[in-house]
Amino acid sequence: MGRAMGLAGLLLGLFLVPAVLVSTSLRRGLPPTEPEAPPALAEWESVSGTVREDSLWPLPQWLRTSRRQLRLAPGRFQLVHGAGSSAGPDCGLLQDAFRRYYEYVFGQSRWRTWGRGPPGGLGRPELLELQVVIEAADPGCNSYPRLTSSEAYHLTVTEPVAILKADEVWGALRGLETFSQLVHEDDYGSFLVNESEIDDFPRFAHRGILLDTSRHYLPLKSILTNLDAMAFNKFNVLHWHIVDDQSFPYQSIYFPELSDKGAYSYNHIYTPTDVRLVIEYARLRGIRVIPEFDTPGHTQSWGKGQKDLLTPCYSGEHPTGSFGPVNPILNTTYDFMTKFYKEISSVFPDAYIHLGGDEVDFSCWKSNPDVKEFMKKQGYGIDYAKLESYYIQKILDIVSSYNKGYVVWQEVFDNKAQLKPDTVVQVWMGNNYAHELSSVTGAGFTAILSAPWYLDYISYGQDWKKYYSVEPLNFPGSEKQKKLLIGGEACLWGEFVDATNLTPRLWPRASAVGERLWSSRNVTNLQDAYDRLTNHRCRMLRRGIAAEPVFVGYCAHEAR
Ligand code: CP6
Repeated sequence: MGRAMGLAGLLLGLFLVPAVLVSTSLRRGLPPTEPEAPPALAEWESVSGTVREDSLWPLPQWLRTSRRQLRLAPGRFQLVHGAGSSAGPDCGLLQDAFRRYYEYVFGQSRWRTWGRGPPGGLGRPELLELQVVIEAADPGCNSYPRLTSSEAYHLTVTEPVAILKADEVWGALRGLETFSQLVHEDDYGSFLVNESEIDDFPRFAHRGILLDTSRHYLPLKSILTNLDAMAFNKFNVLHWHIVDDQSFPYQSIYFPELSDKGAYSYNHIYTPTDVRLVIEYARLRGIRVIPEFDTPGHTQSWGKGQKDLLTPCYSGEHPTGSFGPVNPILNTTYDFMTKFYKEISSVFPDAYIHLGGDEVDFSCWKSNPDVKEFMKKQGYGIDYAKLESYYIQKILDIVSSYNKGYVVWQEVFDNKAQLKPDTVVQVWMGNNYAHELSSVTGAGFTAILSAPWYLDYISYGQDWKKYYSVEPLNFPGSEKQKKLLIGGEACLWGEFVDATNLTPRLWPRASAVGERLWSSRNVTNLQDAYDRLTNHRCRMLRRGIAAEPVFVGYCAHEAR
C-alpha cells in the first residue's frame, strides 16, 4: 500500500470529512483541514454540487471525501484489471462482478430518459476507469469464501482512474459495492462521483442471514434475490435452515424418500442442481452457505421418509402413534446419520455445517420404555439433557470425521455436551444473552450472536433502531473472550414468511445488523444512520429489492 500512502499525502488538504460522518476513527490521523473552495459552479449545477456521501451503507471504517466531482460517461467508463493484479480476464468471479456493478452504477438511469436538462457533467474532469488490483499471489477466483478470508480493500477515486486494491477477490467484491454506492446520478442524468479515499475491512468475520425454507418453501428466485440484497449490505453468510418439522425440501441423493415424503409436494423441493446454483450464486458474491440440518428436535418431517428414525411416543404401555425427536438409542439412527452427513459434507463446500440441537422436547423420550431402559443402563438417571448430549456427541464425531467444523444452537452448550474446542455456539435466547456470551466464550468456544436480531418479530415503528443499537461486545469477559465472538446473524424464521413478504420483512431492517457487524464500534449516530439508511433503501429499490420504507418519505427515482 506504499503507493496509496504517497497518494494520500499528495491529496491532503484537498479532502474533507463530511459533517455527517463525524466519528473519531474516521478523523484519526487527519490534520484539521479546511474545505477547498468548491469549483465555480454553473447555476444549474448548484443544487447537486455539494459533497454527498450520504448513502454509504454499511459505513466504511475510514473515509475521506473531496468536494471535487468527477463524471462518469456510461459509454467510456470501464471496470478493468489493474497492472500488477494477480487476477486477469480469466477470473470469472471478477468478470461477473464487473458486469453486475457496471449495471448497478449506470443501469438505474434507464427509467428516465426524458426531460434531461443540460448535461451536468460537462466541463468536469472525467473518471475513465476503475482498476482492480488483487495483491495476493492466489486471488481466489475459483475458491469459496471462508471464515478467515480477507474482505479488506482500499479504494482511491481520483482523476483519471480509480484504484481498488484488495488482498483477495472477496475484498474486491466489497470494494466494488462501495464504489457503486459512491456514484450518484444528478438531476440531469449525469453520473458523478466525489474524489475520495476509503480504507475498509469488516469488524466481524461472520455476518449472516438465516432463511428458513421449511415453514414455507422459498422459490429459488427469492433466495437468489436475497443473496443480491446481502451483497448490497456486505453480509457474507447465508445460514440456510433448510429443513424442519413442517417440511423437508432438500432432495437428498442417498435418501430421496426424505423429500419425496417429507416435502410439501414434489415441486416444493431443492434439487441437487438448485442447491449448486444457490452455492455458486452466493460464492460469486462472497457469501458462504452454511446449511443447517437441525436434529434431534425439529425433525417431524424426517420421520415421513425414514422409518424408525424418530422416537415413538407412549401413553403408558402403548405407543400413541405419534413421534418425538430422533431416536438416540438405536444403532440404525447413527448408520443413517453417517451416510446422510457424508452427503451433506460433500454437497456443501463450506467448512462448517450447522447441526441445530435446539428446543429438544424431552416428553416423548420420557414416555418411551426403551429410552427409559437405555437411560438406566447409561446411568443418566432422569437427566434427559445427558441423553441429548450423548446423541449430539455422536453426531459431532460423525461430522468431524468428514473434516467439517460445526455450529450448534446454545442449548447444546448449556446441556454440557463435551464439545470439540473448535465448536461454534450460536446464542439465540433473548433472556440474558450477554451472560450466555460470557459463559460460552469463557469456556473457550467461538460464538455467534443472533438473540437481539430476530427479524421475524415485527412491531409498530422503527425497530431497526433497536437492532442497530446493540453492541455485540457488551458482555462481561476478557479481551481473549471478546475475540471469540466472531459475528452475528439476523434470523428470519419462516412461520409467517414466504415469497410474498420475505424481502420487505428483511430489508432494510437487516441492514441495521449489517452495519453493526461491519462498521466501526463507534458508528452509532442514529440520525446519521437514518439519513444513510433511507438513501440506501432507495438504492436497493432501484436495484430490484422490494425493501420496505424506513419511515415517511419518498425516493427520487419513484417519481412518475
Ligand atoms: N425454529 C427452530 C424456530 C426457532 C428455533 N429453532 C425459534 C424459537 C423461538 C423464537 C424464534 C425462533 N422457529 N428450528 C430456535 C432457534 Cl422467538
